[in-house]
Amino acid sequence: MSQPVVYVKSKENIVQRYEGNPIITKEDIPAAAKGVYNSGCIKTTEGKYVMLCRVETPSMKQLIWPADSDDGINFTPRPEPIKMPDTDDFKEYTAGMYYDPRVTLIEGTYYVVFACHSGHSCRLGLMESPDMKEFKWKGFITETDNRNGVLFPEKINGLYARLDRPNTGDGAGYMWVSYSPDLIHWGQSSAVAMTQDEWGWKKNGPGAVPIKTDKGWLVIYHAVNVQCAAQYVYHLGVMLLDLKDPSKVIARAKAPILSPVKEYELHGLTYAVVFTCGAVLEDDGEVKIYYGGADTVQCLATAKLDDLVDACFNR
Ligand code: BMA
Repeated sequence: MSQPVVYVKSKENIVQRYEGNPIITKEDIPAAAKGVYNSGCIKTTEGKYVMLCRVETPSMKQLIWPADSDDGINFTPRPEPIKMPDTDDFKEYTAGMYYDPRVTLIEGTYYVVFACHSGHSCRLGLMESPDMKEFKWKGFITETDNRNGVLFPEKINGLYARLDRPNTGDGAGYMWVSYSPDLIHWGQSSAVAMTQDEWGWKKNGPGAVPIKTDKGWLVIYHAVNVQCAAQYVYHLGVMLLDLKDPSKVIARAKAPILSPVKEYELHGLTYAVVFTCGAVLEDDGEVKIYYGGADTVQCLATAKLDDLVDACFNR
């Protein structure tokens, strides 16, 4: 390790797990399922919460299944998942594997970015919705070997902006930012945040939609450390990116804000995973962090926005 580990007492327990976790399980879905996890979530302009559940079927295909809530805690899945296009192109590049949806409201329209997995590896797809009821497929927005795409909630310097996590040659994987005039064609890409010595050794991927603060864009992300027997452990962390140039990291917490310790985070279809695809900032400064536990159940935790920002500065 090239840098000393920094211990940050003040960050302990800034994230509180919801005592009723998990908030959605496979039993809640009106279809056979192996798990519900890594779901995106947004509070609509009407003040309702819509979760886009990642549902894994018994044949290990994935569905994106909307669920509604008035309080952001108790969700009712709709009768059907989102209908995906029945085209050769969509089937070729998804093979029934589309997952980890992140939903962003930009200028009155909802956009959903999600991973599309096939024999061509993973790329990102885009849907749009006027109301979180009807969803329209827009197309693939990356070439292969990219994942964890999430759109910023506003244009930056006149362009749409996206964080994602391309695979790097050594398999480490870290966050990049790209820009687009139309959400379909992307470029001006640059690296944002590399892996780190303390705990985010591998796979540093953006999680929830970035939250705008006066200190910068707050990004809740995931990263992996590796235990013996090559066991990956997924944690959540926070960092702040420059408001005008999000390739610049302003501050980054040196310890995770959430690590898998609960039974429902440790044991499931995958061992030891907490993984977020959505967070909602409430008017009182509370952030609801929606996260998947052990690739099996959907969970909720809360934190104060100010504490998350403070955590980035390790104070
Ligand atoms: C990542 C993604 C996530 C998953 C995580 C842990 O690569 O596929 O959907 O939660 O691995 O298995």
